[in-house]
Amino acid sequence: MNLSLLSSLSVHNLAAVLDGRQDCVLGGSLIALPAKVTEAFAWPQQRLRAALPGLAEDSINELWLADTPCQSGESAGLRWRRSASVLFGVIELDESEFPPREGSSPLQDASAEAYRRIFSLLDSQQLPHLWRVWNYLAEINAETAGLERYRQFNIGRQDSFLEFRRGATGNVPAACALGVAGGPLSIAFMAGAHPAVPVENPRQVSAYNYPTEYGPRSPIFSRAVLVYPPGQEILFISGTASIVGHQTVHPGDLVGQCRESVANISAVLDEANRLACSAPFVLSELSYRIYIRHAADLARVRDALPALIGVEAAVVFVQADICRLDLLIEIEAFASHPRGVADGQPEK
Ligand code: 3EB
Repeated sequence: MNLSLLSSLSVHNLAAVLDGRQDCVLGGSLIALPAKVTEAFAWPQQRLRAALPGLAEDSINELWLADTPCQSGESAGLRWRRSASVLFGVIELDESEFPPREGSSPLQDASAEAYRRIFSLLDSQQLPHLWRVWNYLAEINAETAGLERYRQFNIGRQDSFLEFRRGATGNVPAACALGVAGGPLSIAFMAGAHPAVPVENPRQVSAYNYPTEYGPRSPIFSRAVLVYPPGQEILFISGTASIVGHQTVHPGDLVGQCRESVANISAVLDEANRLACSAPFVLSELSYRIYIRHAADLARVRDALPALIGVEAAVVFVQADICRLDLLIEIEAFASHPRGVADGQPEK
């Protein structure tokens, strides 16, 4: 197996967990409030400035591991590592370095520039296919100069997709976009030699087709992607919320939003399974990251979940702001299946 996720690690015993495999780490994410972030890492590491409600640890680490030693590089705010067929990178840009200008905002410009640098890197590394993007920004729901910051981000993101002739519909990466407790615009991304297979949700309007009531430019992401490192079939499910069609449902109803989000993930799984070539993906095998707007809601989410996704599912809870003010929860997920000649499954 080529690519694996080591989840819910303590930063204090990484060396023991890695057991000499440091060279094979593609990168990772560290979830911790700013004051708790002190470690330096030898790989691109997304620092998610967020609290972990309900955990004894004050920070946790997740690592992406390849099965061969990686090459790395660094340029202008961007760090990356790659194996032969997969690249993981993190770019952090400080909005204050983008002077205000007519017709734009510092966040819009920083977002466009971040994606430009990502696309340039992927082109030069000849791993052009963007699979999965994790977007985090401060004050995501705040309005500046008459436009919500999430909407400013969406303009910059779409501009770069169009500028690099990548298309803003159809074959676009899985993603999430959340508000965190300050810091720079932070974008982590995974890309590969092979194209991702996008998966949409028949219960939802594709995000890239959202009407303009959600902002002047649509968000660019697919509901999920299937990707194919050698010998593997991986499913990345984007941040998924209580949205049916394009509208928020169950406003103010936490458990209702929880159920609807899982119903959406279930519908995405059904779609993915129509396209998948390994065994069917099921809710109980997924690794989840669940973003909760209000940490005080954790207990009720925890109570509702087992009946929805199964008792054995792996879950990390993160306090973060969801990109619509009426959304209380957003859920993303990951799973990996082996795929190979032994299963009678052709390489894609
Ligand atoms: C939604 O379905 C909820 O802007 O990259 C989910 C996943 C959401 C990704 C993004 C936004 C993004 O519209 C929000």
